[in-house]
Amino acid sequence: MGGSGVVATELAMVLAAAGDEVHVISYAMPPRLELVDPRLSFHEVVVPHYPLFEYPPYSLALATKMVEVATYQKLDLLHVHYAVPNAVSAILARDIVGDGGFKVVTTLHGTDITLVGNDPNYLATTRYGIEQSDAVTTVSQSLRRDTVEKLGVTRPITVIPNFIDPKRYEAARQRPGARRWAQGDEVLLVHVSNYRPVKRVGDVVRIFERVARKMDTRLLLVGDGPERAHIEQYCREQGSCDRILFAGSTTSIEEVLVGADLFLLPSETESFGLAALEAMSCQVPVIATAVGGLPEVVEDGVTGFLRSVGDVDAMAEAALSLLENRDRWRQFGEAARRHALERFSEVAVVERYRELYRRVAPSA
Ligand code: GMT
Repeated sequence: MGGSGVVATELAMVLAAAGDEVHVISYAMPPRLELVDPRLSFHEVVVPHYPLFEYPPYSLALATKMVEVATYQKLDLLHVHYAVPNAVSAILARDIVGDGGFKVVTTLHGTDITLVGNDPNYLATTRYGIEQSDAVTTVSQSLRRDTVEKLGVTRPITVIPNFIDPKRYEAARQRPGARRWAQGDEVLLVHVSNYRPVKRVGDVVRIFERVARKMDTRLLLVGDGPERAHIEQYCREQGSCDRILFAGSTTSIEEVLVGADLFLLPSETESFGLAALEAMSCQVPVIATAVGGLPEVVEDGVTGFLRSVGDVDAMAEAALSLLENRDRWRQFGEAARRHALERFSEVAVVERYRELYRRVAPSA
């Protein structure tokens, strides 16, 4: 469901469209996966529930599914997204299949290192999954540094950033997009997240409140997750529910981004910030925190503004500096789109994954 699932799904679809045979393995059908190519198929990991097991062993069911698919579909490699449990299950599956089997490429996305990975309960297995993979990638330089510093990993790690499909965003530009949620010319701020504490959605609301004191403004919150109920309750208590709109989750992300005035991402930590890149592809400047990989995506003072975590006053001020100067706002939007297309276009980034696959599994 999260950014890692989006990246894995879109990569699978691009590879299949270009002629590779791709099998997607997951516990549920990824929302963005479209099975419209005979070279692309989906395998669900089913975890049997026996009264004997208080905790059904998902990681073993996953490894078993990997063995089955790899053996019968003759896979050359398994590209796993997220270290725990996926990389660890893949390594177990590789050992079970034995010599002449498949290679394991692991992509680290962020919370698997910054939150889960350095939790002592998972540290040793996270490190094992990384060290034993045949190749490892991270989605930003920042995440590579974190992996080395927090986990003490010494093996080579390749940085391959996340990507966007320019066609998808080009087509959306002709449609009303996020303006469907706005009335007239009012300012529309958008935030997309899984409402985990790391996203600091409370800060999104506080930035909105500061902007709304100066201009007629609406906030569109997209996604779902654990903190949503608290935010909804807060809006009810403040009587601001008519100005703060909860759209829920959508797979057509461009439909809630095109036409927005600003995208807000005041996260505590963010290894890349795929949602910010998607907003930039829609010509929407980003107001975010200067953490993790965000400075590698958003250029401070050019495609948006980056401020310290929790500094909602500074983020609101940065937002107003664009909203009160429409020429400047337009320049930022155009620079954001240009930057997204030039640096993070699907064709170039996916080719880097292909090169890595060829290096790891030359006979494929
Ligand atoms: O954003 C999330 O909390 C979901 C998480 C995930 O693993 O799916 O996202 C991480 O991976 C994304 C795709 O690479 C990145 O764009 C996000 O920045 C990263 N999230 C964090 O680091 C908090």
